Amino acid sequence: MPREEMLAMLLAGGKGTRLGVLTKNIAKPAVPFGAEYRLIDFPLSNCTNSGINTVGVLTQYKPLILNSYIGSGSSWDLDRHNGGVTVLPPYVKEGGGSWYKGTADAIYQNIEFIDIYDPEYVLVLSGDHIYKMDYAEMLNYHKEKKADITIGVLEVPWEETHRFGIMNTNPEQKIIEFQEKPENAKNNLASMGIYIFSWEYLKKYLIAEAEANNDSAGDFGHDIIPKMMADELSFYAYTFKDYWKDVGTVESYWQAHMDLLGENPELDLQDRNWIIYSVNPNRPPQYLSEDAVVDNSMINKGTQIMGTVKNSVLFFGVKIAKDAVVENSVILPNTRINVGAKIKNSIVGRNVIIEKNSEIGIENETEDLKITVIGDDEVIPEASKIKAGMVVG
Ligand code: ADQ
Ligand code: ADP
Repeated sequence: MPREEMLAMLLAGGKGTRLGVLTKNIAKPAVPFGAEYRLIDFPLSNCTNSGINTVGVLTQYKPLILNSYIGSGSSWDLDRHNGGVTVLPPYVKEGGGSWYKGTADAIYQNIEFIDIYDPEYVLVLSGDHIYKMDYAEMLNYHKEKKADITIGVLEVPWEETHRFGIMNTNPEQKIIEFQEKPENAKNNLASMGIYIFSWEYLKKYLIAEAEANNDSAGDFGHDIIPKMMADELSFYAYTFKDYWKDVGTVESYWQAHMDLLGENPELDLQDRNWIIYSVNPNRPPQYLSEDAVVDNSMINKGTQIMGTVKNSVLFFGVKIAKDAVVENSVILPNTRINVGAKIKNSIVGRNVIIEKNSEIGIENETEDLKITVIGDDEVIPEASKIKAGMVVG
């Protein structure tokens, strides 16, 4: 095998509990996003566009759809004789083998895979972030700073700091303090969960953590990063200035869809310099009837619209019947909204049927924005009223 300068390990095995009914049947990285894609298309496309040839995808929870979706990797131009994309589920080894306890343990259990390519650097990525990023620039920065570890960082709203690893840096961007998901953060500079490690160091710490045989979950944020910090390894922050969203919650998943809309959207999918690739099955063209009203929306092929769609994102195979109104919502593949139904501020799962004259997310007891969620395969009976903020499924 030719030696790789940097290979990527993409963590795709988390349960995605906070996305609730949306991850009941599928792993979070396989959740549909942006009318056309699945979440994992973003990091995989970023790898291709950054010139990374070898990507290991660590799967565990509900891996079936994810495995078949990734296939040979040809959709992202990652089908290679050497390297390419390899799906890495936990497997039985000599002397045991177990589930991936945590993110770092998942990498630990695949040390042999990484060693085949003998890389100088390992890039660790998450499967559930929406962004366009050139990892080659981050690697240049890592080398310039002569860092042992570089973490991708950006400022997040103060009220969200408890969801992230939070750090303090000195004026040279050296990280001097790191706290995983602090209750009372002193700063709002957050880890994007994107790390470049010099493989020699990472390997040493992964083995030490496993051999310590404590109750550690083997997690980067909780276990490995704090230990490396305590040992005063050289940590640098690489500030990312563009659009980035961790879509781990229902609200952030909905918001990231709204960020796709408008003539100058916050996240531009039309960018020909940074194409986001996805698996493209053959689908019929979309049909809009003479009654159709479509306003500021993104709609994929195979949709049929006879009603009104405003500020919404529709995946393929969605049908909106006459006099139905869909507003500020995300409608996942193959869902049918029947005559006269009204839907607002909602996420409607795959293969759902909303029967005639139902109201979803229309009635709201407060002024606050509350997202309503309908899980996959649900049938909502005629004239039902599902209040704003409810979850069905
Ligand atoms: P979280 O996003 O909460 O925080 P985590 O739940 O560990 O981190 O998930 C990271 C990624 O690893 C996800 O893509 C998930 O699917 C995957 N994953 C989780 N457990 C796994 C396992 N056992 N095997 C394989 N894959 C697994 C992290 C960092 C924070 C940082 C945020 C940014 O810990 O410091 O701020 O990411 O989103
Ligand atoms: P899952 O996420 O369980 O695979 P999906 O609803 O995303 O289910 O679709 C299942 C498969 O069927 C996908 O490969 C999808 O591309 C294909 N598919 C679904 N609807 C259509 C359609 N209207 N035309 C062509 N292919 C479709």
